[in-house]
Amino acid sequence: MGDFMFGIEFVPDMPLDDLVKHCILAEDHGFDAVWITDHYNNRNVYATLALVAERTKRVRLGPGVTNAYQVHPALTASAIATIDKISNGRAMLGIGAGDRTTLTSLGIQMDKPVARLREAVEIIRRLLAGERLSFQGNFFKIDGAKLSFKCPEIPIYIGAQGPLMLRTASAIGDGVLINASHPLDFKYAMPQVQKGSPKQGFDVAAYASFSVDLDEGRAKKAVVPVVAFIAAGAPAPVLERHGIDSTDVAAIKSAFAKGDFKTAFGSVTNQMVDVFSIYGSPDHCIQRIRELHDIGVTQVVVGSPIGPDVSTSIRLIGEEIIGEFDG
Ligand code: F42
Repeated sequence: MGDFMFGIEFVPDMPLDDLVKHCILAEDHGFDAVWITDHYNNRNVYATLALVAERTKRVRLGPGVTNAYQVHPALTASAIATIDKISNGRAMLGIGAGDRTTLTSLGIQMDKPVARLREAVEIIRRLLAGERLSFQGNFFKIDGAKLSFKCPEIPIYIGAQGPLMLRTASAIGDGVLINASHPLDFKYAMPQVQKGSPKQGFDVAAYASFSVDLDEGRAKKAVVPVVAFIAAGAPAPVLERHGIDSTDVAAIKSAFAKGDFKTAFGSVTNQMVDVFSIYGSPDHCIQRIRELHDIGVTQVVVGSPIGPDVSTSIRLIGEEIIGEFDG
C-alpha cells in the first residue's frame, strides 16, 4: 500500500518513563510517527517531546495538537525548531483550534478559530524560513521578529473535523489530523479536503481511538470509557451522520455531570463503540484500516486507549497489522 503510515498518540498524563518506553517500543515495532497531545493540565508537550526525541532514533514526532490561543506562534516556531534540532530533523508540527472546554477553563474565548489558525501558520512558516517578519494581522501584530538560528522546513499538520477547518487544512497544511475512526466520517471529510486543493503528498491522518487485543471482548472493554467521552463531546451533525439517538448521548452526559462514571460507561451502546473507535482483533482492525485507506486516508494514528495492555497492543500492531500495509 505504498506510503501508508502508522502513527501513535500518547497523552503525557502518565509517568514519563512509561511514555518514553512505549515510544521506543513503538519505534522498534515499525511505527512511523509519535504524536503527543497538548493540554495545559498534562505534562508540557515540548518537554515531553524533547525526552522522546533524545531516546528514539527514527520515528517522526510532534505535538498533536497545539493551538494558537495558549501559545504565541513565534514561541511555537521556536519550540518546534528546537525539537527538530534535538531529533535530527524528525519534527512535525500539529496545530489546531484548541479544545473549547480547556480554553474556557483558562478564560480564553475561542473567537474565529479558523482565521486565527491561518495567521498563526503563516507566521510559523515564515519565522522557520528565517525571515525577519513584520506582520499586521487581525489577531497577531509582529514587528521585525526573527529566530536567531536556522531551521529546515518542518511539516505542519492541522487538526480538523469541521468543513471549513478541513478545507483550510488542505489549503495551508502538509497534512491533516482528523479525529475520527469510522469510514463514514472520512467519506464526509475527503471531499472537503479536496476542495482546499491539497499539495502533492498531502497526508490525511485518521486520529482514531484504537483498541486491539486477541480477545475482542477485552479490546472492547478497554475502549468503552474513551468512547463515552467522545460520544458525549460529539457535535450534533456527527451524531446525525451516524444515526445515533441524541437521548442515548444525553444519558451519558447527565451521568458525567453527576460524576457517575459507571452509569456513563454503562450507557455506551455497541453502535457508539463501532462509530467512535477502531477495536477488536488484529484482523478486524486491519479490515477497518483498509476501508479508511480505500477512502483516501494515508496515516492511521493509533490513539487512546491503544489496548487493554498498551505494550502488548503495540507489539500486536507491529507484528500483525503494520506488515499488511507495507509496499
Ligand atoms: N485539542 C487540544 O486542545 N489538544 C490536543 O492535543 C488535541 C489533539 C487533537 C488531535 C486531532 C484532532 O483532529 C483534534 C485535536 N484537538 C486537540 C482538538 C482541536 O484542538 C480542535 O478543537 C478540533 O479539531 C475542532 O476543530 P474543528 O475542525 O471542528 O473546528 C472548529 C473550531 C469549528 O467549529 N470549525 C467549523 C468548521 O466548519 O470547520 C467552523 C468555524 C468557523 O466558521 N469559524 C470562523 C473562523 O474564522 O474561525 C468564524 C465564524 C465567526 O464568524 O465567528
